[in-house]
Amino acid sequence: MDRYNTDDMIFALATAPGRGALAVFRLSGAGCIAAFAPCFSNREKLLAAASGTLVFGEIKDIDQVLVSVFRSGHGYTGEEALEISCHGSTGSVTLMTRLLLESGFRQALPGEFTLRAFLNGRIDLTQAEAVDEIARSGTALTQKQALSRLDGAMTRRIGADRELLAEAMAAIEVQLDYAEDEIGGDTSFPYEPIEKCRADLDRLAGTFGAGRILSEGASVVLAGPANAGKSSLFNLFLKQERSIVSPVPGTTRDYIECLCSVEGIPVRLCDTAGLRQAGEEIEMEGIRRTGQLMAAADVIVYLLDASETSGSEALMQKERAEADYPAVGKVFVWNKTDLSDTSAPEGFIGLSVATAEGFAGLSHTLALMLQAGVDVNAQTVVQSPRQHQALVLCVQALDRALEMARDGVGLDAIAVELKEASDQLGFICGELTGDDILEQIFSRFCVGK
Ligand SMILES: Nc1nc2c(ncn2[C@@H]2O[C@H](COP(=O)(O)OP(=O)(O)OP(=O)(O)O)[C@@H](O)[C@H]2O)c(=O)[nH]1
Ligand SMILES: [Mg+2]
Repeated sequence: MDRYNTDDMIFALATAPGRGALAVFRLSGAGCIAAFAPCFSNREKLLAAASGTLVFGEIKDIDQVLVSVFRSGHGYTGEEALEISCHGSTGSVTLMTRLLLESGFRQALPGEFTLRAFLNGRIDLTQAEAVDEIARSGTALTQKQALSRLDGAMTRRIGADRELLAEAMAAIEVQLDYAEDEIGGDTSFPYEPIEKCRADLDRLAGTFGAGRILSEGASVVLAGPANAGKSSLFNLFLKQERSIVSPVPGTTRDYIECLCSVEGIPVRLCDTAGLRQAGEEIEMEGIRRTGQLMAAADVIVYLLDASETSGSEALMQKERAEADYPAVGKVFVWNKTDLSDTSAPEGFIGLSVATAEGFAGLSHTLALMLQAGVDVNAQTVVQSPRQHQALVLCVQALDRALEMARDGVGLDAIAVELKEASDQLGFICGELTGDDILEQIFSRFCVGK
């Protein structure tokens, strides 16, 4: 890893930049306590402090600070480390940064603390990735999932499969090393553990769709004829006047995307140009883009204006949307019920954005649809594309091994496939991960992590 030198002392501001009650600096690396002590008023106490203790003191002309002490073998990175809490002013942070640079510390690169924790064996790679996922989690649900992976849930989840695979490989190894009459015991091919392992890992790989929704947010597109109330509903979801609303049909042209949470599920909500035949060139381009967004969405929320649309017209539009976007989830909404006496046609949810009547029901229906793709109770969900790819390659290698066994191919060739499968599982936890890949993973983190 060219960028990450692991021998020197590093520091970073671990809290978000800007004004706040506190700013926390993280320092790590052998010798960092002795390097920091000369500028600290309570020097002797700091030098003698045990791991996990706090020392209060002053940094002359800069700030009063509270220092948490971690001796080598303890703390986040497993190296000698300090966390310094100072006041969260720009002045404090600037002066502290200058002081630490002058004291022999280097500014940490993105993810460098977590990389050191991984290299020092404090966490495995799935836990390191969970640190980043927690930092990015936007809702309670994503936080809960990432937290379970931080606790090592992914490694435990594949642990049983690794054992099954090791068992099968050992059985084959014995058959390769000894003649049949020397073994004495069972010499049949270990189909059962391999098939069991394959099925379980395939199931785990299948949770990646849900993992994608949790990490990126589900794509929900508000669509429908001009003036149906899409932008009004968009603003109601976001609880802010984000999109322009007006009685003029064709108000929205460029689509607008915002992140929001629908009953805890992260959603990328998109307001789009209303669908209509009329309109000039720019609006037509907006409408063309709406079509693209609808085709790529997880769910389309299709709105109609109840005061302008007949029941039969509504059903026709519903049928057309069903036919045009067969693979996409759809919720049909009968909006502006406050202006109309016609009850919602079959398959439509009644809503008045103006009075918010029906909004809770719509949110709930949407959440249920998204949850069908996201098993919120699933113990472990694969969120990292890297882990997903390794699982897929592992399952493919197991498939090849099973097929070869059925075709009567020699055990030595099968052993190669099983080794490949086992390596892919090792790769998930970081045991067999090359430096270039580590660099790729950690460089995505934020500084201070
Ligand atoms: N009475 C009533 N008016 C509504 C309701 N929802 C939207 N409106 C009004 O309908 C008009 C159009 O609303 P928009 O949200 O701009 O509609 P849109 O679908 O985004 O329209 P385009 O961007 O032109 O496609 C505005 O005057 C809104 O105030 C509703 O539930 N009840
Ligand atoms: Mg609009």
